[in-house]
Amino acid sequence: MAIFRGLFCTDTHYSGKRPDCRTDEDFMTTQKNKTQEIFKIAKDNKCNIILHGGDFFDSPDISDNVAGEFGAMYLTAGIPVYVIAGNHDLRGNNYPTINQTKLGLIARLGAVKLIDKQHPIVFRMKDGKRIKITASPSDFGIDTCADEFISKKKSDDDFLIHVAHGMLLKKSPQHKTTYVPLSDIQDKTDADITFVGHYHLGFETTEANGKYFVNPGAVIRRYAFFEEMERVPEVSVFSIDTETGEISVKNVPLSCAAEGSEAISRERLEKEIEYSQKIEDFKNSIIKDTATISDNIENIINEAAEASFLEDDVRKEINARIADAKAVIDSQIFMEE
Ligand SMILES: [Mn+2]
Repeated sequence: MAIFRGLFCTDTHYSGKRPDCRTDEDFMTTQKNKTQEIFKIAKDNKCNIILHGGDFFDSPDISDNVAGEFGAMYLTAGIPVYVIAGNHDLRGNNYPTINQTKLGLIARLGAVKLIDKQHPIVFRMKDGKRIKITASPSDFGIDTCADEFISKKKSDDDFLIHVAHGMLLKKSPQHKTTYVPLSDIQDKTDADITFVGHYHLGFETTEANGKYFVNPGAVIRRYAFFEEMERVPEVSVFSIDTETGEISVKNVPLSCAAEGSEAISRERLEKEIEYSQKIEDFKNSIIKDTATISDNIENIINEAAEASFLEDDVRKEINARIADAKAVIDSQIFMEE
């Protein structure tokens, strides 16, 4: 019996700065606890590898402290970790910048291994079967390029896994963003399992003609949307029986993850919504009030008075002064002639 096992997780966005909506007293500890649990799930499930779908760090310039802390954790994970770069890991979402980033740095120091288009990895099982893992890291234009989510088997590839960081989604009118619909690639790819990161909410694992399409969602919730608050962060555990060809994929929730309502506060988001509503109301009030006002100064005064901005005697005084000013202006024009 020869079974290849792995764990897929994505979008950890490791950072020293707690996202505005989160309530953690110590965000570094939250991130470390999640990472330790991921390593434990991988060990408990006898995984041969951990695959990371990108946005490992929140920025290509993440602090040396954060890069050091998580680099050291992954170095001692006890299981080889393969990572593809996400848009947050790169400069300008440009893959050739990888060696100038903190993810590139910790990879060169051996904490993780990078997979990219030029460097797929191949595992040879005891029964002689080959399992290949290909990758499409984030790069400019990936969210509209179906080919980035398609991988083709070569004649000696018995099993193929493809990992990508980009907007692959099930077709839905609710998505207002640019994306590649799953239906555009599912019959074209040869990959037995396609893992994607980038869309933090993830989607339900889909099986089509024996091929699996998987996005368990971001490991760490960073936004105060209701969908994000209601979601339990998950990772995917998968296995390929190279003898029978049987493939299994299941999502495992992280037990250390706090309830959404505990980990995330909507207070700031609600304040922002309230604030932008006030600005909107103010804008509308200007448009509404000015719509009926003419460009004649006396009319503006009279209309403002009617809208009870002005006391009647104030209105009379203003009109009297405008009449005086006009008389002066008129006499000046007359004198110049
Ligand atoms: Mn991300």
